[in-house]
Formats: sequence, structure tokens, C-alpha cells
Amino acid sequence: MKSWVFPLSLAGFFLLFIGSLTLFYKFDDRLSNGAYRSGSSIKSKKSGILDNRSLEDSVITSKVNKVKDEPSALFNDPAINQAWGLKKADAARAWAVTKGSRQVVVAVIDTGVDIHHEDLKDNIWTNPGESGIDSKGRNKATNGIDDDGNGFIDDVHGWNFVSNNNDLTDHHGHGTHIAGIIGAEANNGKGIVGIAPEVSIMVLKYFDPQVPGADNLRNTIKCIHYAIDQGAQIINYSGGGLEYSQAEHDAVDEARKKGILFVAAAGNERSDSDKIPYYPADYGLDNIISVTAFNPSQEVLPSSNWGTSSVDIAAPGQNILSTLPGNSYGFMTGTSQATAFVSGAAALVMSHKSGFKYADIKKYILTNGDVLASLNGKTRTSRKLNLYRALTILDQDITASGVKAVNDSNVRVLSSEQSGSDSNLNSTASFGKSLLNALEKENPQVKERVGSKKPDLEE
Ligand SMILES: [Ca+2]
Ligand SMILES: [Ca+2]
Ligand SMILES: [Ca+2]
Repeated sequence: MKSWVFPLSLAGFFLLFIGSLTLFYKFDDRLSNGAYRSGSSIKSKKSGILDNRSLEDSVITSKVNKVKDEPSALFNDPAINQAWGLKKADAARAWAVTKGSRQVVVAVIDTGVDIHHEDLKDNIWTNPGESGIDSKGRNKATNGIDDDGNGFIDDVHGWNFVSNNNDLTDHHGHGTHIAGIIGAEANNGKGIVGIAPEVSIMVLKYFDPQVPGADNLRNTIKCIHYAIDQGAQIINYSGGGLEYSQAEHDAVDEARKKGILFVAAAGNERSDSDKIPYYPADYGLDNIISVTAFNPSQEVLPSSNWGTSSVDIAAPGQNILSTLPGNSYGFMTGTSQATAFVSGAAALVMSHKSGFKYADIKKYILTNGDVLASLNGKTRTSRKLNLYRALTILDQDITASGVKAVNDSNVRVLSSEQSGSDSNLNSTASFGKSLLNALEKENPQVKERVGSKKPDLEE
């Protein structure tokens, strides 16, 4: 190698680093955007300086203060008709079987969550050891005492490992969006509906755009240990990086030993995860489900990672409407969103079959996805998530035609869009006009923005 090559490369990486920092601060000011995170994990691999775990490239494609009011026969939540992902995942029929259970705890390891959001607040996990009244008549949640002796003071809904306190404020939007996909409340006349409308979301914060120096990998590992110790049954991790970490591997393995399912994003690195592993999705532990994202045409997004041995399943991940901080809502795109779909599905399966451990849940979800030709060469199963089938096909108590499922008077059942064999079900409700059409009319540039590296926030 010529003597000038090395210094030149070094200078190149230095410029890359400075460029990244510039981007970071620029977007930090604008809040709520994950676009600048994309590729930062790659840079960290090369420079060893930037974060070794980061959010994915989950772009907020648009933000709305009030969702469009489109009453639905299914639930009274105004925006349910806009949720194309719910339709593709056959959510309505799944809800006829179960709407979830607050006994099921899903740990969302992310940027925090707006726990006061109008469409989330009743589905936030409460630590029983930090709630109620202490011996002196004070509220355990705010008494400044570690009542349950777990090493965290007043950790009533989770913990902020970035700032090491119980402030779970989401300064980004990503974590609140993920929480809404998993478990926004149904039938409250507000906003949207999560995959598991009844669930308990444990909020664990590993990343904060306002704290740029934080060690996101170390914080991730702490979050995993907390989730294990506090009894989460499912962990959602919509992030990752290219750096292998033995400590992180061991934490996920410890979760495995406790029967905990770990749902992880395949990543938005635009690469083959079989060749370039993305962690924690690709640790090869069998309690991990690695999830990639597809669009309304059921094709894997160009930005999403794929892999016929490393990526398990695909779920909706483009222009997904969910909750954002401050009682607002917005659309985001990425395998982060797809991951949340699968975590919500896992919560539904678990609430339907209490006592299930990760192996059972994983089998139900993966075996019963819909095979799609467009997923050949993209995932191990060539399947996309189907919530209803995940709940029923292997279940001897409920037939595939959903006989027991349709007796709930609160829920009306959609006909299956992908299979004529189920068309004998009551087809009394509809998600209304195609969401994609609606989106394109409302927001003509939405398609072009998807996968864009540039943020495009709207009021
Ligand atoms: Ca405590
Ligand atoms: Ca306390
Ligand atoms: Ca709602």
C-alpha cells in the first residue's frame, strides 16, 4: 500500500464523522426523525466512534394533529380505516378471537413513550412493586424510594437508561409510534387501534436524540435485563447495529432461558442480512423473530434488509399510521414498524394461549403466515404475518373458518382478502376505501418520500 493511502483514508473517515455530527445536530433540532440514524451504525463500524446501536431509518412521512374521522363498523376509533397494515394482516378477524390482555407485558426498548397519550395511557405497564401506598401513606410511585428493591427508584412504568431516571418522555417519536402499533387502545373514540388493543407496554428507554453521547448498546443491554427481571413476556427491539456484542447476545440468551420472545427489526440497511448480519436480529438464538417490512403491494421495501436464513417473516412497514407524542398521530416507514406488528401479534397469541413460551408463539406466527411469491428470496419462510391465522390454524379449539370467533357482538368480521376459502365468514364490515388510494390522494408525494434519506416533516 502506498504511504499516502492510509492518511487519506483517515481524512476521509474524519470528514464522514464530522458530516454525521452535522446531520445529527441539524435533525436533532427538528426532533422526531430517525432518518439520520440510518447508516450511522455502518459508520460506527468503520470509525468506532458513533453509536453502535441506533434506531432504524424510520421516516415520519407526515404528521397530523388530528386524524381523519372515518367511522368504522368495527371500532369507533376514527382512523382505523386508514390502517392498511391491519387489513393486510387480517387484524379484524383476529380481534374476533381476542383483543389481547393486560396480563401480557411487552417491553418496548426504544426512545421512551408518551405514557400520557390519549390512545395509549391505559395500556402502559404499571410496576406492582412501585404502585399503591407505602407504610407512611405515601404514593409508592412518587415517594423517592425503591419500594421493590430492584435498584430503580419509582420505576412505575419502566426506566430511562439514558438519563438513569424514571422520566420516560419520548423526545423522538419513534418509541411512541412503536407502542401505538402494538397496543393503541380500541373503541375509545380516539385515534387508531393497535394490534393488541389490550396489553401492558413496559417502557424502556435506550436512546434519546437529545443525549448524543449516550452509549446506546450498553443501555440496550440494561433494558433487556430489566425486561427479564420485571417479567416481560415479549421484548420489542426496533433498532440495531452491525457490531456483534457478546454481552447483548448473552442478555437475549438469558431472555430465551426465561421463555421470553425477542422480536427484532431486520434493519433498514438495504442489505442481505445473511451476508452482513444486523444485531440483535441475527444472533441466531431461537427466541428471536427477525422481521422485515413490506408495502401495500406486499413487496419488501427497497430499504429493508432481507435474508433467506436470517430474516424470518415480513409485516407491514410502509406509511404506517400510529401515535406520536402530544396526542398526535403520524405515518412512519421501516422495519421498525413491521417489528411492532409482530410483537402485537405475539401479544395476541399469548393472551389467547396463556402459558405459551416463545417457542409456541414463534411457531404460531411463522407457520401460519401467508406464503407470498414476492417474498421468495427475501425471508426464511417466504411468509407475511397473518394475525388471524396465527391465532387459529394450529388451534384445535377454533376452526379455521372462525366459527367461535364470530359470536362476539362487538366485532364484525371481514372477509379474507387473500383466500376465497374463508369467504363464508360474515362480511359485514369493511375498512372502507383503499388506504393507499386515500394516501395518494391526500399526499401525492408520499410514495416518493418513502425510503428517502431526507426527513420531510409536516404539520
Ligand atoms: Ca424499584
Ligand atoms: Ca417508590
Ligand atoms: Ca383508539
